[in-house]
Formats: sequence, C-alpha cells, structure tokens
Amino acid sequence: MAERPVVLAVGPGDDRILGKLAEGFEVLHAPDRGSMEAILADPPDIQAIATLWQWRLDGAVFDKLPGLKVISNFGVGYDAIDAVEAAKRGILVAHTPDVLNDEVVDTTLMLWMAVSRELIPSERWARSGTWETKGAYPLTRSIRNRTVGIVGLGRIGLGIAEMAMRYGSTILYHTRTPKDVEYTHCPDLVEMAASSDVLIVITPGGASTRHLINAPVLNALGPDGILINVARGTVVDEAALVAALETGRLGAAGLDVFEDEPKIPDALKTMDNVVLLPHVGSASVETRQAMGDLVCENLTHWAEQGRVLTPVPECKELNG
Ligand code: A2R
Repeated sequence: MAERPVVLAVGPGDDRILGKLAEGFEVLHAPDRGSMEAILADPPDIQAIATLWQWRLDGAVFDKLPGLKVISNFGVGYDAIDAVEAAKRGILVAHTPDVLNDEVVDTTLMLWMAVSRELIPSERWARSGTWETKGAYPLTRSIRNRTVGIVGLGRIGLGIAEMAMRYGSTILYHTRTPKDVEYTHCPDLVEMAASSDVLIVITPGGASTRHLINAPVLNALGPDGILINVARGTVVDEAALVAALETGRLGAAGLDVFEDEPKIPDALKTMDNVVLLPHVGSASVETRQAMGDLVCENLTHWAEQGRVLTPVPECKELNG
C-alpha cells in the first residue's frame, strides 16, 4: 500500500478537523508558533499544510519543505500566505470561499445595527440602573433607508448589499473593476465615502488594499458617518481611524478586525461610539465546521486527483 502523505496542521485546530485529516493523512500538529518552528528545524517529508488559523507561509517556509505540494487554508482570506510564490514553486493553495458568506453578512449587519442603535451603551444604561435615575436612553439612528458604500463587492460584499436592500438602502460600491450589478460603481473612494452614511469594508487584505481607508476617506465619511470593517485590519489606517474618532471627524465605527491582532488600541476601547469584536466574522459553530470540512475536502481531493476544489485565484492555472 502506498504511504499516506504527511500533512502539517498549523494552528490550534479542534479534534474534529484533526480526526478528519487523520482519515487520509499522517497528521503532524503544530498548535503554536513554537512547535511549528521546532518541526521546521528538522522537518520530515511534508507534502501538505492545513492552516487552522492565520500563519505566515512564505518562501522562507517553502525553502524548508521541498516536498510541499498543497496548502489548504482555513478561511477565505489568505493574505498570510504568499500565494504568488507558492504558485511559482508549483504549490497549490486552496481556501474556503462561499461557506462563510452568510455568517459574515450577519456579523456585518449585527455590527452596523449595534453601532447605529447604540446597543452596548443602551444595554449598559439598562443594566446599571441609569434608566431609573436618568430616565429614557437618548434616541438613536435607524439603519433603514441609508446610503451604504461597500468597499469590495465580491461574494460577501454582494450578500451584504442584498441584505442592506431589505432595509431600503441605496447601494454604492468601490472595486477596481465595475461589476455586472444594479448598484452604482464609484471609482473614487473619497467621493463614495462623502455620499455614504455607512462605509462597509469587505475586500481582501494584503499589499493592494493596505490603508485603502485612510484619513481623507474617513474625513469624507464625516461626523455622522459610520465605518464597519469586517475585512482585514490592514485595510484601515488604524492611527488615522483613532484620530478621526477622537476629534469627531468620524461619527462611529464597528470593527471586527485590527492591524495588530489580538492587540486593539487602548483609545478605541474607551469610546462609546465604537463596537469592537475579536475577529469573529465567521465564528459560529456551524460555519466553522463547514470551513473545516472544506479544508479537509480540498486535501482529500488533492490526494485522490492532484487538484483542489477551491483554489485561490493565483493557483487556478496550476490547478488545471
Ligand atoms: O477590485 P476587484 O474588481 O478585484 O473587486 C474585488 C475587491 N477588491 C478591491 N477593491 C478595491 N481595491 C482593491 N485593491 C481591491 N482588491 C480587491 O474586493 C472584489 O469585489 C472584492 C473581493 O471579493 P472576493 O474575492 O469574492 O472575496 P470575498 O469572498 O467576498 O471575501 C472578501 C474578504 C476576504 O478576503 C477576507 O479578507 C474577508 O473578506 O473575510
């Protein structure tokens, strides 16, 4: 019988995924950076990597793993992986698109609603007894009938637009290329921000989107504007965001992602007009299971047919 390929599972994976991987592979588990480095110092012949959380996988890692043929990433965003370099070396990279769309759409709406209807401070008002001493909580702003600027109109962005339409939104969007949709494409991001009540960021991370949301964009969004970031922390210039919120040039923000996770700037933690989440956009039991299943299915498909089911765009050609 042929030897089973060795998969390096990097990150704190759950027993369910590790068990599934073990059905077809010899599994080496590196739950943290230390154990990963120990394995890379003297690696066996590893053919596959399953990333169970975001790890930097680039040429330096590929150099140590000459037998590496495939990386199956847990998540649709793969900015931690140098996919161009991987493709150059004949290493296939797969990710988990689509199965998390609905969950991230829900998280986006939840954040927007929480910010606009001031869920956290009003809940505190109720819990602390302020209602009894000071009376009714001040009125908040509805999310209905707003102009919504979506930065990135891909699988998830389209889902957000669809949901926002149910709230009577007018949809504007900014992408590098116009899409075949009924919404209005805005090539100028500052102009779009100036016309939007809420700006929702849902692009990939990486060099091409780094600090796309900068001071001019935040200023254009303005004192009544809301920024929602469910993409990657790097897409927003966090220092500019803090400054805009501190000076009242920006109204409010809902953030699921940060530039230096898990660190969040202290200034943001003290602001009542900001809702902070610990990168939980897709983090329901059901969706994380679906993502884990796709991580395993991509590897199984590769082991059986030499191809993955959901390659990243950089590897589509390589995947045949
Ligand atoms: O620019 P286009 O035409 O390639 O449209 C894509 C847009 N996008 C950008 N928009 C403006 N400036 C850029 N530099 C830029 N780069 C990409 O983002 C497209 O409309 C959208 C990405 O859509 P998908 O590839 O379908 O990604 P999906 O599944 O919606 O997920 C988006 C991101 C993930 O990469 C994670 O970072 C996060 O959501 O969970």
